[in-house]
Amino acid sequence: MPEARFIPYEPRFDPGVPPADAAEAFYQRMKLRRSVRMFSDRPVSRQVIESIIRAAGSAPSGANKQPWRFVCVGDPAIKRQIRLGAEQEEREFYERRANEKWLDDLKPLGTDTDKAFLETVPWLIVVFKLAADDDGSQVYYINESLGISVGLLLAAAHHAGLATLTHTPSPMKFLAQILHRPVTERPYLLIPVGYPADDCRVPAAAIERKPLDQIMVVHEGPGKDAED
Ligand code: IYR
Repeated sequence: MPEARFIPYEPRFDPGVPPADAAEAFYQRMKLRRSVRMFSDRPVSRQVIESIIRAAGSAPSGANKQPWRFVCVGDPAIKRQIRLGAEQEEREFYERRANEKWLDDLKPLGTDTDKAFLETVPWLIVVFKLAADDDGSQVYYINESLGISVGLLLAAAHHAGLATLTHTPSPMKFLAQILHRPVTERPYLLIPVGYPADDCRVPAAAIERKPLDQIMVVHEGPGKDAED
C-alpha cells in the first residue's frame, strides 16, 4: 500500500474580495439556475462540455476513487434512441407506476410523457456510477461522490450560461443498453445541457426555495462575530 506523501497546497484560489462578498456573489449567481425542459437547438461546443466534465471530475470522492463516468451524447441518432427509451419508461411511470400522491406532487411542474427536449438539446450527459473501479478494485461512498460531482457539473454548466435538467426516467437500464456500458456501470442521472429555448418557460411553483431558517441550524458559540 503506498505511503501518504504530502505537498504544499498551492496554487490556492483567492477570490480577490472578502469571503462574505464572494459567497454572496456566488449565491446570487446560483439562485438564477433553473431546471429547464424547453431547450434551444443552438450548438454547444465539445470544448465547453469537456470543461464542465472536468469540473465535475474535480469533486471529492470516497478514497479519491472517482466512481463516475460521464457519457456525453451529441449524436442525433443516439439522442433519438434515448428519447424513445425515456418516453417508454415515462409512459409506464405516468400510467401505472406513480401513485396518486406522486402525480399530485408533480402537477405544479407540468411534466408529462413527452420528452422531445431530449432530441432538441445539443448534448445529453448520461452519468453512470461505477460499482467497481476500472481495475476492478473497491469504490466507496458511491452515491455521495456522484451527488457532489453532479452538483459541481450543474454549477459549471450554469456558470457557462447553459441550462440543465436533472432527469431521471426510471428505471434507467435502457441507458446502459443504448450506450453499451459494462455491467459495472449503473445509470445515475440523465442531464440535458444546452441553451434554454428563446420562449423557454419554467414552472412558477418550482422557484420557491425554503427560507434559510428552515434549512439551516446554527450552533455558533461565543465570540464568533466579524471574522470576515
Ligand atoms: N421522471 C418523470 C417524473 C418526474 C419525477 C420527479 I420526482 C420530478 O421532480 C420531475 C418529474 C418525468 O421526468 O416526467
